[in-house]
Amino acid sequence: MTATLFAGTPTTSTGTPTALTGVPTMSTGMPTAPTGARTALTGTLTALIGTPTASIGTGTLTALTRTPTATEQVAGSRLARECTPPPLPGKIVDVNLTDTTGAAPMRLTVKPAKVTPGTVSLRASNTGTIAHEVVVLPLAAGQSIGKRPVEADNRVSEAGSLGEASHNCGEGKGGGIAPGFSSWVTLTLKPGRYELVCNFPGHYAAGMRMELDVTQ
Ligand SMILES: [Cu+2]
Repeated sequence: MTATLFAGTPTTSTGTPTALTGVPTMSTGMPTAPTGARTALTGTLTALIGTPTASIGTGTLTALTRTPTATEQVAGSRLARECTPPPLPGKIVDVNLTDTTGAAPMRLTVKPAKVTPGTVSLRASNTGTIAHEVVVLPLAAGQSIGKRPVEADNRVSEAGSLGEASHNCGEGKGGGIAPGFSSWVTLTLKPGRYELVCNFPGHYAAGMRMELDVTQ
């Protein structure tokens, strides 16, 4: 038996297909996803805050137990607060050492400029941009500050020195006070006039000298 073929031309669909009616509804699941994302970000921020705090603490401890590197010395003003002189005996004289660009003029200031004889502690702080120091030299009667002959090495003679504060972040003699740091020294001074100088090459001539009078 032969299958009967579909007879006739197939008719096309008649009429305009009806459009879908109604606005498709939004997925009600969408708001749930952003809520979840915000929760995750909060967690990340908390983790970031915690990590740097631990790093800062470690760095501070390291800086206190060794000589600062040159890079740290340039940014020494923050560390200077961690280099405060201990309580010192006798009369306290604060010596400030400073410059602006490492060139003249440079300044050395003494406060107070007059103390009574006996135990005197100098607290020298370097607020300049390069290393400095303070050396205590006697002044002869009638001798003015700033008149010492500068020698071939651009320094003045330290003959008769009563002591110095040039130990970075420490007491007494050393290699110089780095910018932002301090040094200190305790001396016994008799009545007289003294010239406090920075004797790094060229610094005396550049202005780093000041008088300290010891008198009753
Ligand atoms: Cu100096």
